Amino acid sequence: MNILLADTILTMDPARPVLREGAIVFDENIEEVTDDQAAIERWREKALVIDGGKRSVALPGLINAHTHLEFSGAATELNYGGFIAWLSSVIEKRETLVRGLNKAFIDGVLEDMLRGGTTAIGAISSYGFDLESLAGAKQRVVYFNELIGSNPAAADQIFSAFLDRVAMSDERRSDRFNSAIAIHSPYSVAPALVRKAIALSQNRKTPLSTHFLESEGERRWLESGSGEFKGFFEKAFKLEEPFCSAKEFLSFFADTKTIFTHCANAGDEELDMIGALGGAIAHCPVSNRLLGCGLLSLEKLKNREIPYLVATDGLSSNYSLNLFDELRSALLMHEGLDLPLLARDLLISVTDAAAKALGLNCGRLASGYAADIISFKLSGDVSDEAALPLQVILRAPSAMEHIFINGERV
Ligand code: MCF
Ligand code: FE
Repeated sequence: MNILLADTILTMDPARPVLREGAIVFDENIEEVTDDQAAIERWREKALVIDGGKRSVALPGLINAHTHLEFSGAATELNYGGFIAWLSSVIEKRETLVRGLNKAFIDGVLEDMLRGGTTAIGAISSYGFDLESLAGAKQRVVYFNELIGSNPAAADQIFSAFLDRVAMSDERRSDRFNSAIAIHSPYSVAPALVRKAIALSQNRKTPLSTHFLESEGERRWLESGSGEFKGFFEKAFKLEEPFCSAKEFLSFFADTKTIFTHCANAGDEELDMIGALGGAIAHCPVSNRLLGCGLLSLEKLKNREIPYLVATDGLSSNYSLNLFDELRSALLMHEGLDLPLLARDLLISVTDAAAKALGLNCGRLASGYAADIISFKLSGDVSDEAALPLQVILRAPSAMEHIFINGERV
């Protein structure tokens, strides 16, 4: 048994969010989280003591619910500021983007993420080039095999190649690595394939992930077959009209546990539907800004009780995969919201809420949860409890001092 002592513990447990001069007792799972000094003394005698030290803060390891590790290389070649400009540059530079990739490179990206406090990842995989790295990663991983294909004539071939990738990743399943399914988007996957992938995901009982209503152009294309997607699709794929409307697409997702990524251009009706489906939204504010997609309204999620998960997206639409960087950007971008409350919700979004959406038993420091824990030292005191989440986000260092995954120091 281990006991980690910390001056401040942010538990993400709504029953007791903050403990001072506390301790987390754990092996693979958390046995007890307490600030009872007599109990701490008793545990100190029989457990391995790790002292976080003065001004230490412990919290659950962070969870990045949406990223693309295959899109980590050569991002300097991409165009930013508009979605189609970006997408065209991704397609044009695809060879360069992929060529820079090898296992050592992706392993390095994963190590950086870990140092920054990310202990679990929802990784979208378009090709399977990242499988070796992610199956061997120290982090917990939900590996989302992404289905993409807009040519109905090639549907069977696309689906069988997709199933091959799913099978490859299934072989690597372990207590840390789970394989799951992603559908790229309503504009890039033919509805027959969407339905098949959803049925498969339901059978597997794993979470499903899809990009949805990211850009204004996507919204206009799905709504009326017009806008900047029209010219792009005619030219690139000889596609005259969208496969389905946004609402039709959503209607396919009944009875699935789905993470809808972006939704920056979702309207009230689509949000109502996502709320009714029990969906969660992966929110990538930096990516949305770089690709000219605007900002998701978090207020609109609140009254529909839709959980959101702050995530980084890939390095092709971000400059950092560090979640504290992303949280700081979110704090600055959602300028209308109450700062301390926003900070609290943002931390929940990358811990407890993300764990629930990915089907992981972590994200909370409470008895029975997996012992995924990070800690670091603040440079000064924070006497106001309500200010803690904000100060933690603002001042978290780029490298954590202690990191445990499943109770193991990493
Ligand atoms: O989330 C961002 C922006 N929206 C859509 N796709 C991607 C993002 N980051 C990487 N992608 C990938 C996606 O998985 O880019 C390709 C897909 O493989 C776009 S279609 C050529
Ligand atoms: Fe993405």
